[in-house]
Amino acid sequence: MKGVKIISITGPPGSGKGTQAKMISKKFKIKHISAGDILRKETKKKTSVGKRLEGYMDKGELAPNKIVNEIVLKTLKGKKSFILDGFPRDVPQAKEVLGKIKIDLVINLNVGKNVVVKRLLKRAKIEGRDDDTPKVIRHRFKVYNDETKPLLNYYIKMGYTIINIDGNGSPRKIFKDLCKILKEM
Ligand code: B4P
Repeated sequence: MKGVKIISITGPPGSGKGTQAKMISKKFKIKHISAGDILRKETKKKTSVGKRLEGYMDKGELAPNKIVNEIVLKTLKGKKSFILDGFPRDVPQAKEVLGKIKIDLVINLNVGKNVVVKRLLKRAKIEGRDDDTPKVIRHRFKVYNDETKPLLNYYIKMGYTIINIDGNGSPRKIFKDLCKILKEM
């Protein structure tokens, strides 16, 4: 992975972005920057910004770009190599962010709706996240199709390198497939 310093991982909710990003971060010794985790941390602080974010996240909506970009870009200051998990999340967000950071590689996890719903309902029992209810999961999937998926065509149009990975297998199998490609880069 010599020429690759900044990666962005994308895919539907529950596609395993966080799961794979953590494994990549450990193996290739790059920082894991999860937009979702950063935003959830902010909501826990119960600041006015945190309360505003909560209103979007609990409903499965994307949080406003102005707030997300500011918080995430602040976290990136001084860091040289990292994997962005779920960031950028839509085309307007990308248009602003890609002028400020140079993403070398995009990883796209392909997983069907039925699989992600099952995974997220299982996570709901373990973690109890407010956005892992059947109604909100369905909405998050719609938001993904309407707002995040168009990012892929944008990346293609802008000439970015994209790895498309089948995200239906076990985390270990997906990671193995990813590593095979990443090691050659
Ligand atoms: P995220 O935090 O990105 O949540 P996610 O889409 O559910 O996560 P992910 O795909 O990482 O799933 P994971 O690996 O955990 O976003 C949450 C919310 O934050 C959004 O709805 C939005 O409101 C807001 N937000 C985030 N980024 C934003 C941005 N840039 N702009 C605006 N708003 C933003 O996997 C899910 C579950 O499946 C886990 O339990 C895991 O153990 C399991 N799993 C993973 N891979 C598996 C596999 N291969 N097989 C079986 N189970 C698997």
